[in-house]
Order: sequence, then C-alpha cells, then structure tokens
Amino acid sequence: MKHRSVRPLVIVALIVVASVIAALVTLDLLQGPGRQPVAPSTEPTPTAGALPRPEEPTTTPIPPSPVLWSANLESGDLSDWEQDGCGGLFNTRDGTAAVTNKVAHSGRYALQLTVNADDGKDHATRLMRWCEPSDLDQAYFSAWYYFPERVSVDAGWWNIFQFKSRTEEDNDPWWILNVGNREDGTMYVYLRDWIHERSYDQFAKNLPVGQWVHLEVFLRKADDQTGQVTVWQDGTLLFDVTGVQTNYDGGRVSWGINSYSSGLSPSPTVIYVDDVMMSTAPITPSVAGSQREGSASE
Ligand SMILES: [Ca+2]
Repeated sequence: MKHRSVRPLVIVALIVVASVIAALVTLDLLQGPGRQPVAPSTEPTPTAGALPRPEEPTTTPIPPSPVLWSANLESGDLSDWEQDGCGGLFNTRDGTAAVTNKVAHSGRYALQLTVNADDGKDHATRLMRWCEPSDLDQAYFSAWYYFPERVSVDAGWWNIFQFKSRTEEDNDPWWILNVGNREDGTMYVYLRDWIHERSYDQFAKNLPVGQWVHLEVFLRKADDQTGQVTVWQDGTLLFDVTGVQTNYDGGRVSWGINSYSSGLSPSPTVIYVDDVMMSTAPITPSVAGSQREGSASE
C-alpha cells in the first residue's frame, strides 16, 4: 500500500512541471520573436563635426515673379499708373485716354487712346511711369497694341512708346517706337533716337490691322555710351542697338505708352492698348498670349 501514497505526489509534480512549461511557452508567444540579444552597434557614435541627418522634406521655393509692375485695365480706371505717386496720365491738346470694353486683350477692358491730330500741331495722350524705370538698371517694357484700321502718318512721325529723361533743366524723349508707313501705306514700327535725330529701320515685320500685336523693349540704362535698346514684335527681333546713351547724365527716366503726333488720318485716330508690363524677364507672346486669348470682337 505504501506505493499508493507516492503516486499522487508524482502526479502533482508532473502537473506543476507541465504548468511551468505551458507558462513559459505562453510567455514566449506573447513576447514574440526578436528577443535575441541585440548585437552591439558598429555605427560610429555621432560627433560634434558629423553631418546632421536630413531634416523633414521642405517645399520647393517659388521663384520670384518677373513682373515689376503691370496694368491690365480690369480695375476699369487708370489707377495702375497712379500707384505710389509714380506715374499718371498726361494729355496735350486733343489727346484723351479712357478705359473701354470695345476690345480687350485680357478680361473685359483695355485702354483707348484717341488723338485729333489733323491741324499740324502736336496732340498727345500719354500714360507714364517713372519710379521703376529710374530705379532699375535694366528691365523689359511691353504692351499689347490693337490698331483697328490703317492710319496714314501724314506728319511723318507717330510716337506710340517712349522713354524720356528729365533733369532740372530738360524733359525730353530719348528712345521712341514710332509708327511709319511703307510705300504701299502698310504700317510698321521703327526705332528713333530722338536726342541724336537718328532713326533705325526694319523690314522684318509690319503692323497688323484688327488684331493684337505685342511690342517689347529691353532697356539697359546708361548716361554714357554703354546702354542697350532691344525691340521685339510678337517675339521677332526688330532692333538690337548697343553702345548707346539712354538718358541724361543723372536724369530721371520715365516710360510711356502713348499716341502722339501732329498729323494723322483718319482723324480722330483711335488705338487700343492692354496688358502693359515692366518685368525682369521677357514677356513673350508664347508666354503671355497663350493664357489670354484675344477677345477683339467689335
Ligand atoms: Ca484687360
């Protein structure tokens, strides 16, 4: 009978051993793999001179806009020219400027320039800016023009775009884009060095009638013979004049889009201008025009 008293103890011992094994297995399952000891890192310890780790990704910086000043006329008035006391409207005799919705290169509005130049006297309407042209060493100056009909330049000159220079004594045009007529009457643009009474002709482009045309001028200012005047029409180079003076010594420089003549027919003479711009990079038709379909329809 003695052996009978030993069996329960053996059974209890077996149950205890089984419970311990089950507990260990359960613990292993709960902790999951990877309990192996971590090998000592072989990476060098960062020192004060080590390169920092990359920071969080940053957004790509947006390049600055090349546009320094612009007027699209969508305000319905001429206030863009008057900004900061840096420009304005200047009429002589029968010249007038107004905002119109008859045609527009962008949006609903454009500028309408009208002159009654049929009496041999000077008539002009001019919209000028002088802060930016005076402050900058160089820039691009551009505008879209619309000639609704062929004009005969009876006076021999019709100033539509000009740089002027002013000192205490003088206030004169220096470089001008004039409109002239070919032998058959077709209009075209030529460059005029007014101070030195010299004109630069071109045969690359005529001016279209009844459609928008883009004129753009790069000006590198100089009060000695180191300046530059480069002109494009719809992206085609018309003039590239270097080694020239562009303003009076120490003189303020102003830029204007205008209609200015002493003899035009028919009279009154009306032209339209829109999307006038000063920029640090060229505003070519492929860039500016692709986003703004011409909407001349009346
Ligand atoms: Ca407009």
